[in-house]
Order: sequence, then structure tokens, then C-alpha cells
Amino acid sequence: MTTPQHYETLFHRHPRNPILTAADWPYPAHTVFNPGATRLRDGTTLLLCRVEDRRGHSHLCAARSANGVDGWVVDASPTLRPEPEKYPEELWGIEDPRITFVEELGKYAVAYTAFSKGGPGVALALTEDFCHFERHGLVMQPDDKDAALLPRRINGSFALLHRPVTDSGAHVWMSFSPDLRNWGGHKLVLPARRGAWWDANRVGLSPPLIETPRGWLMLYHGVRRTGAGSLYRLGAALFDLETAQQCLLRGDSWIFGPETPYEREGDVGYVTFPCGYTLGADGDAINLYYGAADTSVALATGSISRILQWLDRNGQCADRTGTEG
Ligand code: BMA
Repeated sequence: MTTPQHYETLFHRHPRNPILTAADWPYPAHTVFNPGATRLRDGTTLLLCRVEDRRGHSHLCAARSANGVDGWVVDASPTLRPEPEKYPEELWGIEDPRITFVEELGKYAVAYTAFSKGGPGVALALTEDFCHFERHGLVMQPDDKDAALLPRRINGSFALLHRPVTDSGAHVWMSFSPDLRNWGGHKLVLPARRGAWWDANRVGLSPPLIETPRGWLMLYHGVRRTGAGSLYRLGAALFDLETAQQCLLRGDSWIFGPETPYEREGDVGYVTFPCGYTLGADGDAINLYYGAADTSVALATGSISRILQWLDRNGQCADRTGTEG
């Protein structure tokens, strides 16, 4: 008799999930989800959560914890509020932050979605302490979201991953800047597949890229549109270390998706949406923080080397995973 084969589990849900909900908030909040994440110098885990109010508008609020699981201390009031008087692109709120520590600047770069009448666009702010923010305003005009800065320059330029939407679909692009204000050199780096694929027509960066000795590991979301709604699931791809633009391997299957009640039931069911991660002391363990059903914050843990091994077995090189796939 042959032993049945199962899909490999690359991310394990934390038994205390969801680890943060609106009930943990010190002020009125409808939902808390899609957090950016980083580990501060003293080892504290900081989550910058998207908090939606009952108007439907979002702002960002920091929660800090010594172990990244519980004992969260949430800022008493919004940490980064929309400022539509100065930044009209934030009229309907700010959403889905991705945090990158930029060594050269000694600052954290927060890329987030600014939402207004023009549609969702990408905005950037720098901070040293998550109390004071230096806003750069809109860096990518609508319709664009799912952005994160790389932690260092690529061939002399800052590099931003983002997801513009065009008639041809929603694909991941990379753009370059000498000063974080002027952007160019736009390059398509990860196209959505077509047809029946789990990541057909619409993909987007999930957390910021993860640097490994073998290349930049990208975790990205694919959106499957069905008669019952959309399914947001996670896939993996590997890009070359030098340019971060050449896709070396792209996984064929998704590796994480909505399964539990808190991921399937909520304001927007069947959504797992990671915007941040932290690494363990060994540099291999990964804590992935994700929004569950646009309602709460959850945590799943995995191993980077195992994801890379999985990609070796289940990935194809880029020229075989293009839109013709
Ligand atoms: C995406 C983003 C996310 C959200 C997801 C599911 O387009 O707006 O903020 O979690 O849809 O609703």
C-alpha cells in the first residue's frame, strides 16, 4: 500500500490566533487587520495595524509586544492618521502598511495605501520611533497599492515594489529612485498568471522582500475570483540578489490560504493578507503577521530554508511562469 501524499505545511498558525482584535483597542475601532511588522532595536515586536472605524476609513496604530505573540501594548490614540488637509490623497484613509528598516538612513520606511477620490495610491513616510513621521506624500499615483521599499539600494538606487492596476491586469512592478521622491526605471517583475491559476489576473506583494543567501524571497498574494467572491492566498517566488528583478523560481501552488473560521468569516471572508514579518534569532524562523478576513490580526510561523527547499521542488524558472502559463 502506498502512503497518501499531502501538501506540505509551510506556515503553522499560532494557537492563540487571532492575536489582536478590535476588542484589544483602547479606543473605538471596528476592525484591526493587515499589519506591517518589524523588530525594534531592543527586540520588541512592533505591529503597525490598519484600524478601520465605523465610517469605513482606516488609520494606522502601533502595538508593541516583547514576545510578538501576546502582552500587546497598543498606542492610546492613532499613531499615523490620515491628514487630508495637507495630503488630499488620504481623504478616505490610509491602509496596509509595509515597514522596511533602511540602514543607510537609520530610519524605518513605511509604504502604505493612501485612498481618496482619485483611487488608491502608494504613499511613503519615514520614522525613527513610530511616534514622529516624515511624510513623502504620494509616490505612485492611483491605481496602485501593495508597496514596500527594499532595505538597501540596488545598483545605486532605492527600489520600491508596488502593484499598479491596468487593463492588462494587476502585476508586481519595481521602480527606482535616487532620493525616495523621484521615481523611474519601472520594471514588471512578477506578472499575474492567467486562466485557472490560483494567482490569475491579480497578484500583489505581501510583506517586504526577505533577503536570503540565495536571493530575495518574495511572498505574494494571488486573488482568485469566483462566483462566491475572492480568495486571497499566498505564494512564493525567488529573485536574484544583485538586481532583485530577475525571477529565478516561482512556486506553482499557493502555500497558505484561508482555512480557519477567523480567516473565512469576517467583514471580508476568505482573506489571509500578510503585510509584515519578523525573523527569529537564527535568521531562519519567520513570524508572518497577517490580516484575517479583514477583521483581525493573526500569526503564522515558518522556516525560510524550508520555503526555499519547497521552491526548488515546486518552482519553475521565470520564463516558464509568465502570463502564457
Ligand atoms: C485588497 C486590499 C486589502 C484587503 C483585501 C481583501 O485589495 O484592499 O486591504 O485586505 O483587498 O479585502
